[in-house]
Amino acid sequence: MLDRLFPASDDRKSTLSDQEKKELYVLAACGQDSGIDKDCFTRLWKNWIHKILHPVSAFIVVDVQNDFISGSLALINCPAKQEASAVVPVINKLLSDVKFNTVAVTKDWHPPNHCSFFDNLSLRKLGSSCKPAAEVQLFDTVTFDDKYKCQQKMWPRHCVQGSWGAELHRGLTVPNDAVIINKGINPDLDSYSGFWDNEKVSQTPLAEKLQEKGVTHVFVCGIAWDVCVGHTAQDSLDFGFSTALVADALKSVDLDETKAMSDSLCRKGAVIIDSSQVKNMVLGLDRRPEMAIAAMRNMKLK
Ligand code: VGL
Ligand code: ZN
Repeated sequence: MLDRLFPASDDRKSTLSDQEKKELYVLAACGQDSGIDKDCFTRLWKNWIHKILHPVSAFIVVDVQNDFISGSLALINCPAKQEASAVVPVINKLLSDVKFNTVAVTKDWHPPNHCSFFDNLSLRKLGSSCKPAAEVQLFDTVTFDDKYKCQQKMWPRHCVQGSWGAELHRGLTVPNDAVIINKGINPDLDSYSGFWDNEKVSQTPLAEKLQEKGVTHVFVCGIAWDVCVGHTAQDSLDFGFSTALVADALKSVDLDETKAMSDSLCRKGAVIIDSSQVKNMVLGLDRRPEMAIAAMRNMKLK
């Protein structure tokens, strides 16, 4: 049965390994040696097989904003030196070729006094373990002596609410019914993920919107791979969504950080795919064992 659930496709020759099959059988049999009884099968069908055969897909477009493309935090000036505008045609093509159940567009949306801006360093007291303010440089990480006491990377001023830099790239197609998520609005907390701020103090409406629509699969793209996209994918997995990153619609700040982020996400069951593979996955024709194994583990936790 498992070989038929996950047929090999042109892009993906290998199907489940013996080890993966064994794990799935043990999990699916609810720990019983005697096999699957009717209750167990019903549960398995509703919570697992059905989702694999009939995915409900959301597309999350992260922070495709002027400041990250040609403004104050343009990726071309960051260590990986990537041209971030290249994600725009790939995203537009997906939006026109693929019928997603839900499209969400996130925006970094900071107030002028935001704690992530290097030029706001003097507005807050630094933590005692931190070096003196005079020695802190752009892109260093500090801690503030406030109620959150969290680590904060110092970025150039970017995506200030209402500014040109915070606008979405003018070439990006935004569907009329897209869910728009503004994040990073608390002056004292940064928010890399589209779901939560960095300290998980408050949630955006994103998870609730996706749950409302019965979303099972999330496809993530945008800017920056190793920062806001990666954190969004991380939270998507934690909410129990099968999560894919669309590699040719991602651009990075730093390649080492991207590798670390990618490895960590893949260990948790995320898959990294090419935009050409999205359509068949959304149609339920290309089904990924890695995602299904993560979904099975999730189901067992509940
Ligand atoms: C981002 C740095 C600071 C991002 C946001 O969207 O990846 N990066 N704020
Ligand atoms: Zn930001």
